Amino acid sequence: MDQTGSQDDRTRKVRIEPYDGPAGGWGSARSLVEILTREGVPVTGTALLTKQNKPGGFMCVSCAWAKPAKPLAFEYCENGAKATAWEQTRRRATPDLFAEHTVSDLLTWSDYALEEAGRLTHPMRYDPASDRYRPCTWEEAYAEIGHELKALEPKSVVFYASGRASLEASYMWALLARLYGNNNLPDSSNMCHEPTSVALPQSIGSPVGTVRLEDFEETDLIFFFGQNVGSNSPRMLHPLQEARKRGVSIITFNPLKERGLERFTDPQSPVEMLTRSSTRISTQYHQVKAGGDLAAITGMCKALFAADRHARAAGRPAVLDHAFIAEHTHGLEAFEQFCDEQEWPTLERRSGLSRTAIESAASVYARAKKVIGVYGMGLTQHRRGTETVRMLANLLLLRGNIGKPGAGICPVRGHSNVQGQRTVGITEKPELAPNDKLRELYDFEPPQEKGLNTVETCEGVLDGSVRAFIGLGGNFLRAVPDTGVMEPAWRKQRLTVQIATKLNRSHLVNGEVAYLLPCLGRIEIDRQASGPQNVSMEDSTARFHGSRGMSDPVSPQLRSEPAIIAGIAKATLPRNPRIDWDAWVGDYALVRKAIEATYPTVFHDLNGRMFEPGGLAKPLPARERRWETETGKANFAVPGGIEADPDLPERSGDILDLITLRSNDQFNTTVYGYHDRFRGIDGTRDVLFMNRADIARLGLRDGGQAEVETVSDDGVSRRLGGLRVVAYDIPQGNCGGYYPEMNVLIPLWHHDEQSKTPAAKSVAVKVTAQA
Ligand SMILES: Nc1nc2c(c(=O)[nH]1)N[C@H]1C(S)=C(S)[C@@H](COP(=O)(O)OP(=O)(O)OC[C@H]3O[C@@H](n4cnc5c(=O)[nH]c(N)nc54)[C@H](O)[C@@H]3O)O[C@H]1N2
Ligand SMILES: Nc1nc2c(c(=O)[nH]1)N[C@H]1C(S)=C(S)[C@@H](COP(=O)(O)OP(=O)(O)OC[C@H]3O[C@@H](n4cnc5c(=O)[nH]c(N)nc54)[C@H](O)[C@@H]3O)O[C@H]1N2
Ligand SMILES: [Mo]
Repeated sequence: MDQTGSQDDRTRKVRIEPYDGPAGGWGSARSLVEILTREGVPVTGTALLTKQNKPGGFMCVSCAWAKPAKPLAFEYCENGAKATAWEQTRRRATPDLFAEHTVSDLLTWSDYALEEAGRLTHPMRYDPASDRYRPCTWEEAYAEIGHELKALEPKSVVFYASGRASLEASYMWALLARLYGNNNLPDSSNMCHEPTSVALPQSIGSPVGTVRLEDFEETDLIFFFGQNVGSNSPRMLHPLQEARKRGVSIITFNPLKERGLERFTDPQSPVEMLTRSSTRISTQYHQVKAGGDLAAITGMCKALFAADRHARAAGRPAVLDHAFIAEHTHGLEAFEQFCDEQEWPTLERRSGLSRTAIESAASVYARAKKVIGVYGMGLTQHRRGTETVRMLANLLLLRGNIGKPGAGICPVRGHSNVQGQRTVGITEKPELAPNDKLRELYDFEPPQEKGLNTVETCEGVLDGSVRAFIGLGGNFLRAVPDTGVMEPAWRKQRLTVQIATKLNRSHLVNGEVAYLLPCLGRIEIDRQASGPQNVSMEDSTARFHGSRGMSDPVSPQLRSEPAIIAGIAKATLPRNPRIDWDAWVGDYALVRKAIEATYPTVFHDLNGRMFEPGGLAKPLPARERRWETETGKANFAVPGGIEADPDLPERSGDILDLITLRSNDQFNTTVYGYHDRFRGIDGTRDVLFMNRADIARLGLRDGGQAEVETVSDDGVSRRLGGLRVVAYDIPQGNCGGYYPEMNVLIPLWHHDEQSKTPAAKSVAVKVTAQA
């Protein structure tokens, strides 16, 4: 699979120089004005932004971070505002664009250029004869999709959801799939926090984090594992800055020195902006090797066990919380033995950190009373992602840091409603579906067979067992691994349907019958029979929020996601007297009532309380130290090993570990621009970050061209050339490049053992110089 960088890359001026400013600050203000101007959203018209993330306003379409009860005057960040501008752009991808360009032609465009064509305006059907999308009516689309789905074997159809759709749309989506006859409900979460959804139920009996916003006001230590707050959840910098001002320690583990984890200037503080002052964020910064966290946290636990035995033998207070452990946990002895057996030299080699560094983090932890463990993709996207998340839970359990104020585990979710989608039934696992309730409410037998997750969907497309893919948002074919292998196989499907706001590459690789259906975005007013509708979502801290559209739809042809789902459902399914799809579309409050009836212990008065400041709290039993696990306790876990990649434990010689990264100028596969300010990259995304010593050792040159090739023995050649080598502060043996460009290099089978999340943060590669 030979590929080169983005096509339109050659024409831009490339500038690469270290950035020494803080996160936030003037750089953020400048970057924002730039994008508002380009998308034709007048800076004076940014009144819209003042409604963002406010009770009664609309919830940001960017990240899932908590929305405070007392919001700031501007409760949005540089990247949230960019996401708003991106959706509210004046640009339109009308039928004229598709008349002018064949699909093959559009396939040569970059991700940036495709989305920059603007908002989709008309439903369209792909015409293979002319290789063009042609406008069609909604009725034609529903009728043909329904006809195709009725002819297909239910097991061969996949219903993908990217994490942006509301609770209402997601509930209807999951119900559609189950009524149709399968649990094939993969979700962007399968590429993201699935290790969390597998690890935390085993460890603490909760599929989600236990931390709420108020815990940041009480904590005295925050760990940050593999989460890039400055780019990916910038609003979280405010509570972090407040915490730092109170003297809270922040200990970061990240291979890269990420600016948001180093320094922050609050762009909303005139004083900080004028005096150019900034707050130092991390008090300790450990540049762990890719996949080295499992060893690093094991090392901390080992140090804590040793210190505890030592202290008790000397008659000093214990280091571990023995009362908590005795009352609330299970499996300590086996875990202690595992830690004792690990040798320091191995832990040092696997983590890339010295014993002294690991012990210094452990000693701050041993003194802290209330500790929060924050983490992101740096922990989850590994071969042992689930085991690493469990190891972080082990560390917190040792000192009773789950289920008390100011403490807890805090996975930072990605898409704005990805956590909520799971809450209302989007899951491929039948045991997690509310089947008894579905049976009772809708009088049908829900499918019992396990459905396909993201990796299994790709496997099914490759082996021909998946015949149709219906996508509720997202850019599946660009976000998955092995894009070079997947694209040709994808075309063998009978039916592909994409429900989307903007054009992307997944819309251009089509099955025999293909539709592109444009939908309203969350910021737009959604008018239905009973008037303008509200929708709801769940943030990373398990609070539900209402969201109200504020601007006029970009095209009269657009339909809402619930309306499109209902349209497909009515054309596909036999009539069910218990479900009135039209009534649901006419009034989303009825969908919320159905959600409450299906999940009576989770939702109480969602309709009445969804606009409550700070959001409606979902019950979190683990927060109250009620452990819904098989043992009835919180469980310590012993991993199967501590090497990052059991397939290839040693990355010796010329093999490097590739980390795929997001820039500050993208939202997943949506590329806003080519300026990764914090990393000093401007004008290109075709770069490879490398340690200077590796550059010299491998005969490369800073600024020179390189090709990356994946190390594997499956007979598939995976290469990406035309990359510019950038000398960077990254551990020796690691290199980094941007997602999704690098996805061609990730083998489909290179995924977390337990959750099947692609291991996008540690891919064994070789790098060679190109002329
Ligand atoms: N602006 C913007 N916001 C976003 C997104 C976006 O693309 N753009 N995406 C959204 C989504 S869907 C998600 S899931 C989140 C993602 O947000 P994050 O969880 O922050 O994900 P990444 O940016 O992929 O990588 C996180 C960090 O992990 C570090 N890292 C890599 N490998 C390792 C490792 O082995 N160990 C450790 N400790 N660290 C490592 C990287 O250097 C990087 O700083 O953000 C959401 N918010
Ligand atoms: N190598 C590598 N691969 C990765 C990752 C990585 O770190 N490294 N991260 C993974 C992660 S964490 C995730 S979450 C996935 C992301 O995978 P996806 O969620 O599938 O991808 P996105 O790029 O978020 O999808 C963007 C598209 O969504 C559509 N869209 C936007 N808003 C709406 C809306 O309101 N409704 C509808 N219907 N459509 C809308 C637009 O058409 C836009 O082009 O990628 C994963 N892939
Ligand atoms: Mo994500």
